[in-house]
Amino acid sequence: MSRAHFSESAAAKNEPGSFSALFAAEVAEYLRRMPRQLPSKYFYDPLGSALFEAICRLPWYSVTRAESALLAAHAPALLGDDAAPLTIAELGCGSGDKLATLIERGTRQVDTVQLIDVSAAALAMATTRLDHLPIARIVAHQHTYAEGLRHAADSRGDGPMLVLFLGSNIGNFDPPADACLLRSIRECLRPGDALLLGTDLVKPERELLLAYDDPLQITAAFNRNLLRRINDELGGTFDLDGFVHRACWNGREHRVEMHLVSTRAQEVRVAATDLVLEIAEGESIWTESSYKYEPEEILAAGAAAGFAHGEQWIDQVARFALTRFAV
Ligand code: AVI
Repeated sequence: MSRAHFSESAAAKNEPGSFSALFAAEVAEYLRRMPRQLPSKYFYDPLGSALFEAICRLPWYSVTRAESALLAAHAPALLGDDAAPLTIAELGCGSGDKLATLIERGTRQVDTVQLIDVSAAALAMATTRLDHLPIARIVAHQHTYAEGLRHAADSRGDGPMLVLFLGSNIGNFDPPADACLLRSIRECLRPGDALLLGTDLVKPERELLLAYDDPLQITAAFNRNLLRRINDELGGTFDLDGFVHRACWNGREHRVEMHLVSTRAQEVRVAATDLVLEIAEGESIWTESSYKYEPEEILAAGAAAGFAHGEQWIDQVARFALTRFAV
């Protein structure tokens, strides 16, 4: 019998109108806003995910390398020293590499892994990556973070659970959605459980701009791929050559913003939404915010969400923090 199990949402099952109807509705709603926007969660189709994997290998983007090194160096402490076998639930598991590193370098018995991701491809990749490890049960949930974690909590055993929310993915949530998400994670946990949160820290603007506007233009391709996806999946007429990638540091809000700036006045239609847009020369579509934090801000956010206390491991050169919040 297989030890891998799968649960999926209605949207993921491709039920009539589900995922693409939501995609179309959100694209229409966000493009009508002023300033125009697109939700960054739609970057991650198969091509977008491959481009993101490439970004993680860029010498100018240190998040993944710094976090993986911290996980490898401190795995036993990060997994906790309780003797009971552990359940690990990972929100946004991606390739499963970081989770595998943590389990391989740790000394704790992990009996169940719950993988939560909206991408079926990511869940399949992570399940394969974990295949050789001595884990009794792997459950894949094709859901959004909050929904997936509720499923994971419902099907957990009696032992403690560690939730991983890595890669500074929290940084792509604007306030107050970031605080709501932390609170909904906390509400799924019970005493003895913990959350391991990976966050990128504020660093010099020059470094941030190189990380989000790299000389190889991989991040630019990642950003413009969102327009290609809208063209292919929703019948959009975006001319990809008519938009340039721009990254800027908003020091007041502590976030890097990514935009697509129109190089000329142009009309864009999106068939699936009946949307007709007149976009002016120089007008931008804001596609992503990536918030950067100070270590004490992260501890305060955990306390506000109801966690008992937080312990931090910080890479001071790359400026990246792992915080383990106890319940
Ligand atoms: C997934 N997320 C945390 C990345 C970030 O750094 O905000 C996405 C990304 N955007 C551009 N480069 C990487």
